[in-house]
Amino acid sequence: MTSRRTFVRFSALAAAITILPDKLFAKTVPAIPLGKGTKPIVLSTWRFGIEANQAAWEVLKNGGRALDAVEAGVRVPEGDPKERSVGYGGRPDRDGRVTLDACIMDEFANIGSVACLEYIKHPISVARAVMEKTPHVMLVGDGALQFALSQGFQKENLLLEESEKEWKEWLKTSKYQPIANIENHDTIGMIALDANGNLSGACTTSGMAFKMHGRVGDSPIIGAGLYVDNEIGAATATGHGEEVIRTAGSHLVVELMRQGKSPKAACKEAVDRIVKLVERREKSLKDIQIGFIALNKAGEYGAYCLQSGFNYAVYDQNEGNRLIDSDYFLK
Ligand code: SD4
Repeated sequence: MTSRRTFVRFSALAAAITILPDKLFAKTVPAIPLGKGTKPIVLSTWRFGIEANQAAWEVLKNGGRALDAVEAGVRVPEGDPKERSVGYGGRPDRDGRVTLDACIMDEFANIGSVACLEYIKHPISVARAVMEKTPHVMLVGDGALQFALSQGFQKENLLLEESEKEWKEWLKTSKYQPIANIENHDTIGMIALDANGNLSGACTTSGMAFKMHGRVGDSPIIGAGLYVDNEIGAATATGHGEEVIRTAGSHLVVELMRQGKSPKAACKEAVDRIVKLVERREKSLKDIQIGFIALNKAGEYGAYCLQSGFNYAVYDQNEGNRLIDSDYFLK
């Protein structure tokens, strides 16, 4: 490891000689700071991440693959009718249709995604089937539904009573005004590092409540709602998808970790970037929420969000399964 003295000497040298061979830095500055990370480890967005992590941990603790863990994990809120922003029971769009978005990415950079998928309870498993059984990476709308049915997924009604009631209430004003942290922000994004040191991620949502029919957010877009680079780390996002897409948010977080930033610092810089672009467009920050969680190859993790109220769940063998409040920008 580079001692402080060596570092000071190098700094002086760097100041004196403006051009140094890249190799010199490559030897002295590791791409990923080796911290107190651990593996296996799984993290996921929001409070329902606790239950989701539990299912993922069943896979990870037995030496299973991160890919299987993240799929099993996010299927929990997807299948839960009480969770009103993911899968079954999710809030509909403004036409009363529940349309789901999901994507998945593994350690080989295999990817699969579905967007605006109706009638299928577990879009994440359809996304995985797209990844494994088609030459494509993304299917949308009717095509995604046809494919799901061809793979044996069951067609069922996803609009349950509570969500329908809320939608009918909403129709009275028909104003699309997402409220930060309350009705819309419960995408589950999950990222995991398995015992073999491999990373994968999954992200799934019913998207913003009362959106226009056909609207797709960041969650099924690789690079926006989710990104995994098995050499570096993984990141996933929740919140206003339009802002995350604008910055290719999750890819940005992974690239910032590649430059040596800690997971939290990388998430923070991505949020800072979003803040700048919101301000540049003279929009108000206070109605927007964005949250990123990130995990690096060493098993270190972190998160950052725009405003208070975002939390995430982490499960590892040292500290078990816990919910952590994310640090935030708007203090
Ligand atoms: C979207 N990012 O569709 C999703 C919404 C979300 O927690 O994250 N909800 O824009």
